[in-house]
Amino acid sequence: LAWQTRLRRALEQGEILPYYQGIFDTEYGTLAGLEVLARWQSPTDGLIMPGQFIPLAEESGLIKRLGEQILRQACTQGAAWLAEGLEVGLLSINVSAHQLHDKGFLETVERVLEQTGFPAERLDLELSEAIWVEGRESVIDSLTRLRAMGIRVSIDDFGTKYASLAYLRHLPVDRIKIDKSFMDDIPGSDITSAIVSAIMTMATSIGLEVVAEGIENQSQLDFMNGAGCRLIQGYLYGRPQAAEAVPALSRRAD
Ligand code: G
Ligand code: G
Ligand code: MN
Ligand code: NA
Repeated sequence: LAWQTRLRRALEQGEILPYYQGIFDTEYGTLAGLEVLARWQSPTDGLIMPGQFIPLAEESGLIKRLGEQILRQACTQGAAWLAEGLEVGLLSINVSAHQLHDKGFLETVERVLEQTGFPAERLDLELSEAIWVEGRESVIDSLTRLRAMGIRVSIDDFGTKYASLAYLRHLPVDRIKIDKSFMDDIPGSDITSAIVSAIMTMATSIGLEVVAEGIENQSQLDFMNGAGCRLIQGYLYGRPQAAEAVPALSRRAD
């Protein structure tokens, strides 16, 4: 079968599932949130990673349905965890440019929150830094409206597209996620370490939260904590896992 047909069927069969990776607050030792990452559980090919199907979904327009399904599944799960009294913090959902630029996106998010009962204040939308390249005005307008609903907005892959930090001041966002590529050079490279420290100082001074992504070892953790970053995500704390693994993650952090 052509991949488009396969992906469409996979969506119909419920084979695209949310996995969850913890974002930890290392100051309080708590689970601050979960990043939601799509996985294709194929009965014939096993677990397929998003790098192999998200770009295809974007090209074909299927990302709209995929995104709504992931959002709905994650919010349903998040509401169930809340009802059980399980503290998992924010749910961070990846949103691609195609989705944000779609006319119906805001209504879809509003409808899913209403139907699942998941609080808007606990939803965080991650947008890649690349989104600012085109359609700046309409992006700002959409984000402003999402934030007026109580939803939080993060800039994902921060530092990969722009050398300047000045533009951040004008954007309606709550947090940045420093890209993993910076962590790969820490603490070995003095230049990267200086850039990351500068990002921390600047972001903190304008009131933005910062998450460090891709933390794999203790020296990276120590460096980021030393630079004032306490929200940490990475294999050092755990890989993305199925929903069943989340309660243990939340309890361990307590
Ligand atoms: O999970 P992995 O670790 O391999 O993710 C690879 C990429 O796929 C990431 O850049 C992530 O932003 C993207 N991605 C994962 N899940 C989703 C999703 O549900 N929607 C969108 N738009 N992108 C996703
Ligand atoms: O949306 P974004 O591009 O930020 O997606 C995060 C990606 O990074 C996912 O593919 C996730 O599986 C991956 N990831 C998360 N933590 C680590 C880590 O510590 N090391 C590596 N190599 N990848 C990570
Ligand atoms: Mn992300
Ligand atoms: Na990223």
